[in-house]
Amino acid sequence: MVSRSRMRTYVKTIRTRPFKDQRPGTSGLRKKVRVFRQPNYLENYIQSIFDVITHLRGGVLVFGGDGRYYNDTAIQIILKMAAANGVSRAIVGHRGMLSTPAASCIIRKHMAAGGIILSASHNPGGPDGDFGIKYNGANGGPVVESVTDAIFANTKSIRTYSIVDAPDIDLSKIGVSRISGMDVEVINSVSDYADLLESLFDFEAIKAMFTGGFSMCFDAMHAVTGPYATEVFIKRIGVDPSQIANATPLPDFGGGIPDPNPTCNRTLFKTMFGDGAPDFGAASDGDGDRNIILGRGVYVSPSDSLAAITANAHLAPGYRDGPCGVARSMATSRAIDRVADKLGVPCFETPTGWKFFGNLLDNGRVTFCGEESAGTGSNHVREKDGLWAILMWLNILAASGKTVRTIMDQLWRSHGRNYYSRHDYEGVETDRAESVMANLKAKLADLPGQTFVNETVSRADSFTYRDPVDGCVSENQGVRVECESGSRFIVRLSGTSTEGATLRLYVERYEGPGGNLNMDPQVALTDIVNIADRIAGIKVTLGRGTPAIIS
Ligand code: VG1
Ligand code: CO
Repeated sequence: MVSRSRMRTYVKTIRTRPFKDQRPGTSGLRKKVRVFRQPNYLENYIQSIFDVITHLRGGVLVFGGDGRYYNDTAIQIILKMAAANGVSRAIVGHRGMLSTPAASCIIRKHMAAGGIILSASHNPGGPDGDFGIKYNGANGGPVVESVTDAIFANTKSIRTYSIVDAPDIDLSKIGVSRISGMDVEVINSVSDYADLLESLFDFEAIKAMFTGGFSMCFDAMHAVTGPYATEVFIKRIGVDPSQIANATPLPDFGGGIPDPNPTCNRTLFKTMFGDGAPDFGAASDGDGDRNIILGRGVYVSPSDSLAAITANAHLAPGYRDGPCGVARSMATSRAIDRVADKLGVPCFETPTGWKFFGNLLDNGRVTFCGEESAGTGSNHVREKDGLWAILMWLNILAASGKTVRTIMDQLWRSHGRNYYSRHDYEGVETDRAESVMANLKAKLADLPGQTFVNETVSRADSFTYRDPVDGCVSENQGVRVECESGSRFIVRLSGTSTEGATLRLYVERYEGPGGNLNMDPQVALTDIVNIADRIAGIKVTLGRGTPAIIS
């Protein structure tokens, strides 16, 4: 044991001045690397976490990141600050890396007080790219808004931070060492998490499917999922390594943007829509919590994937009884609502961001949750989980013997199809983006009853969420305009962008089981896209003719 007095000799108290821009967004604090590299910027934010969450003193904390540029420098600083702030034991992913769902799994398994995840998720990496810090609590999930608000308040008045004066820890060696009075345990980043996944899915059935000639293309996008995919797919299921692309994590993600969508995953889409396409395609994002799913010649929209998983999950051993309830973010399509309705289970509607699912999961109200942005997950952890969703799909395909296309056709034929798309206007001037929102809000009261083209508005509001468990209210979570036909659009500003603003337009149109279920979504949605633009004046106000990304 290092005595307290001896510990104190290592601790330095450094004077600092507050930064004004440390408000966490949808998923932690996300800024340009050059912003994080300003003297004391990272330290102020980390100290604010320790100042607010006082029970971390004496507790166990999990640390790891998505391996992006600055991960290795930042984690050493954070560990020294954790030691100075009295954390008793740090559990750190090998080489400082943990996927976000693996971090959630490890927090829960080791009953840690929380975890610090170094990730800017789907944002670009490298010296000119982005960096981020997420803080998760003892349930393994992102902390609720009241906590992130308190952390932000602390950053505005911080005067000092504490750090120990100690050499860097060698994170390339598995094992236990010590910084000042804190044990540092470097663990295998994948095994606990891979064990958890293996307990939920029928790996033998999936293995037999691959042995029978089933083929897959999984793109790890040079992000954190590579080592996890190698362990799960290659080592445990026996998938041929040629079916896993870009499995080596790189600090700049090989120059790509690790955001699983048709624009950032062109190669995968080309493969899946080309001659000789494999049976199944998938990709995950920078920190491994998101996924996209494709079949031969078919892209499954994330909202549809959530609905298909809910409808078929009983085929996986961990979910034999089906869900007790489900939840989706407000902007996610209502395909899952129809499935939940048929199953006779409740469907909750939350704001964007996984932190809003935590209470529902902790209280046993829901089994599955999802977001239109390619995040899908269950009560096995408290984060969205890319590999979990991919394995769920593989398990469904193996157990049913059906193709991805058949699963989708059957879903639409029994529930109808919610055509859905998201249009992103990225890097726009913040003032212009805010004026789109303000103008739209000013019109809301007059919209109901008005007809545009062939649609009559039935409801228009700014979404306010009241958490059914703790009663907390979150206002201004996006503007939604619904039509009598069931079509709707939503407009909100992104909370993860680091340059100007990103405005997201979400559009949805329902086609019943007897209708045309095989349209190109962009064609099916033309009218509602035009109506949204007419009402919200997006293109004119932003000065942009087209969105940067359509997914
Ligand atoms: C985006 C997505 C949201 C997701 C968030 C964090 O937020 O739309 O659904 O929860 O990213 O994801 P926004 O505010 O930019 O729309 V991340 O993968 O930290 O994996
Ligand atoms: Co992510």
